[in-house]
Amino acid sequence: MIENPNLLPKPEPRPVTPEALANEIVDKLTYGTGKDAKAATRHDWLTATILVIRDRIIDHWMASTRRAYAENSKRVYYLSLEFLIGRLMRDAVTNLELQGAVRQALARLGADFDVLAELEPDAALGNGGLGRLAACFMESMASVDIPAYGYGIRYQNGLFRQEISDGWQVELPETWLEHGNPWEFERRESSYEVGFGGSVEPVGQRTDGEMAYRWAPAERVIATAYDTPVVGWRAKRVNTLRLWSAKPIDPIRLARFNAGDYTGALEESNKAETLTRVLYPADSHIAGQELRLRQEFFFSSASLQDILRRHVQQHGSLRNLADYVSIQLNDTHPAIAVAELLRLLIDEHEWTLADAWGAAKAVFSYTNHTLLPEALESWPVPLMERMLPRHMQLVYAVNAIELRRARKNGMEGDVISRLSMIDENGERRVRMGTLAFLGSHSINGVSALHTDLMKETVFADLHRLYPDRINNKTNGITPRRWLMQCNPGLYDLAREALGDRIMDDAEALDGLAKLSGDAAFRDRFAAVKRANKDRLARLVRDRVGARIDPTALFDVQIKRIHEYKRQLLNIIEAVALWDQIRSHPERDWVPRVKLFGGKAAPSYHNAKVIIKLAHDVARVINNDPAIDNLLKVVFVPNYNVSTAEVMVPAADLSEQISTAGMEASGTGNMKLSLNGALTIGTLDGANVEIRDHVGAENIFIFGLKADEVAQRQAGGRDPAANIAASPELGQALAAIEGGIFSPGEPDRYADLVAGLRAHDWFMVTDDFDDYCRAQREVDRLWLEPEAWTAMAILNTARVGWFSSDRTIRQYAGDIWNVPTD
Ligand code: B1N
Repeated sequence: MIENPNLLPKPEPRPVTPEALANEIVDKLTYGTGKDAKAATRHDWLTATILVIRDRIIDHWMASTRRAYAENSKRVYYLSLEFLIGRLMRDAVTNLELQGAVRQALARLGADFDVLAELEPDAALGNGGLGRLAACFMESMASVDIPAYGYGIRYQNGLFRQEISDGWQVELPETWLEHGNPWEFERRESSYEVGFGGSVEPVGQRTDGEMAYRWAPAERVIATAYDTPVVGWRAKRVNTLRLWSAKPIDPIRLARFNAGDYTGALEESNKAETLTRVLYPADSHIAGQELRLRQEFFFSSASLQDILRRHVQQHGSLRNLADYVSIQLNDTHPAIAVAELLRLLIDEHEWTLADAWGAAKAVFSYTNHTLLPEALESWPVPLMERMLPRHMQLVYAVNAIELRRARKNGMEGDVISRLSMIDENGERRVRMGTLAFLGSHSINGVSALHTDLMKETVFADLHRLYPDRINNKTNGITPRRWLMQCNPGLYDLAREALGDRIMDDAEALDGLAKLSGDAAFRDRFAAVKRANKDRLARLVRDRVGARIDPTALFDVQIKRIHEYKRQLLNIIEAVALWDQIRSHPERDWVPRVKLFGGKAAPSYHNAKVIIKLAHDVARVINNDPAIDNLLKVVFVPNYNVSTAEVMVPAADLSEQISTAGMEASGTGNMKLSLNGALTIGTLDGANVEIRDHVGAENIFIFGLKADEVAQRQAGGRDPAANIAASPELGQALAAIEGGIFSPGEPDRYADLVAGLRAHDWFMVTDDFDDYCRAQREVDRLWLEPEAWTAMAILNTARVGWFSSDRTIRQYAGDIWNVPTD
């Protein structure tokens, strides 16, 4: 548009002194939000502050984008249906290293940074670990200087807000955009059409003699981009999170409107907007709704069109796509992108099937996050044929290539049908994991154990066909958010001891190990923990009205409510402990507060009953004078990223007690140990590697191992025998099913307990006694506070390896082939 941009005046980089920041905040309030200081609400002040911070980000953002072009860098694209980013202001300010300046600027204006920060809504565009991992990865990719884009959906309603009514979970809509979103930029120029349904027609011969086809969708919507900057540590680079929103092509059908059909006139509009209205609220469970597949295709197609457009604009041709583009599929949710790339290359750019399939494998890589059968995506063939007829043809075509190859490799019969992208058992379905696997050059698991199990179970046949493709990338967490920002007391202590490189290289925290033997340092470490516990105690008082004693052991289980995560094991142990304290009040019991936080999928009945049980048990135990406040149970409602930022630094004990073999990795386990909580856990997911790093003597491991779980599952289970062999367990179960905790409805937990007696899929009864044994070991250590604190320090010191910077460097080197700083 402008003929010579070089002739334009250059914008000045923004000043960063407290004085300049303060002036500008007032300026933004006036000219950015159109409010004068007298009329401004607290949210206006927050918005003005964010806009001032955003200006500083933009300077780095543009520089990063220019550098990627100038250096012809390969770009990484992270496709994810979920980004659980939480609040952004503190993150941006710390990574820009403007904490002090912004704080002082607000102080000059009579405002408090922490108070304003609390007003920012959580961007909860994810369910749990998978979405939070995507957010940590975005921050780490910027921090290690990888040019990267995150692609996802701009849900109008993120994960529901959880309220507790009479102990039951109630879901309320999350309206994070209510006050506008000052972080995002709408990019109307980056809009693409996405089609659904319709038919496929042959449109004659191509120059290479092959038949050409064109998809004529029956329905089309517009995907419009909204960009949010992601600031890397020390503002090394700023990347883009690009979220798509669906808009109608024709917002209003005038003919219908004029005919008086006002509903019909808006039908298309409503249908488009429904697409990006709400996040599916189930974690590790696939609902199989048509709308979900539409969401998956919608954002995959828009992202690919955007990626190809950018590539062609810069490189002129698609032939070298794989040299400049790497696309990571976050689970199978964007797996349909594989078929969409085929369609775009073949139908729009006249590529051959063989070339397009080769390009897909070169460009895509896929991360698997779960082996649970209920979370493995497959879509009914008739639904796919109706919604995406051309993609279905292409899936059949590449499936034939792969199955021919398998036969050449000597595979036949059952193996072939297990390798197929089409599941022919019963209703025919497309296996999205197989499509993602075969359309990628790398398939990774998220912990060492999980990756081994992938090779042995779900992907055993595919692994035999392509033995070099499965690799491990153990998850990580960003130490900026999960230490520096959420636990400034501990961060300051570590920085004072080790210098400020600890956020550049979290493994440098190892230097704290020698200080675990220093009594003065232990005292300071313990004082920080105590202050964090005071803060959590205040949150509990404000949110649930309960008083908890900050000198008690804070025993924390925070994660989605899921039977395999076994909150039930923890609650039953609470009941058994209560029984024991009442029976033996003379013993040296350790005062303990068991804290729970987590949401249940709205349609997950047992998970909701477990939440109710936690409340029922809490009511009885917390009000029993016979146990003299030795045990308290607290359920913290509406657990989210911001709540985690308060609970993680305050925990003494971290509950990581899933049935071995079922938790792919876990990342809460890493956050809690980094903040000096000791872990009680099974040898599941990344717990195995946490034990290797902190040392077996600094963690409480119990329970069956993954291979033992598999053996017992194969060789017949006998939960009744387990219960008969454990009087404590027997009594606790009898109390729960007998209505001790639900006197108004004595059989409220009859089904839950009957499930344990009958099959106990998650092996609560198998692990119960060993769990209690480990808990009493925890008690013994707690009675030696110096030894406890030393062990806590060793945990913080030795889990720096679980930084997502390390994880991302491994992806960059082994999968994406891109340089890092
Ligand atoms: O992904 C996390 C892991 O740390 C956890 O162990 C794992 O459970 C989690 C379908 C999922 N796996 N699968 C999901 C989420 C939403 C959905 O609709 C599946 N989440 C995980 C990060 O690797």
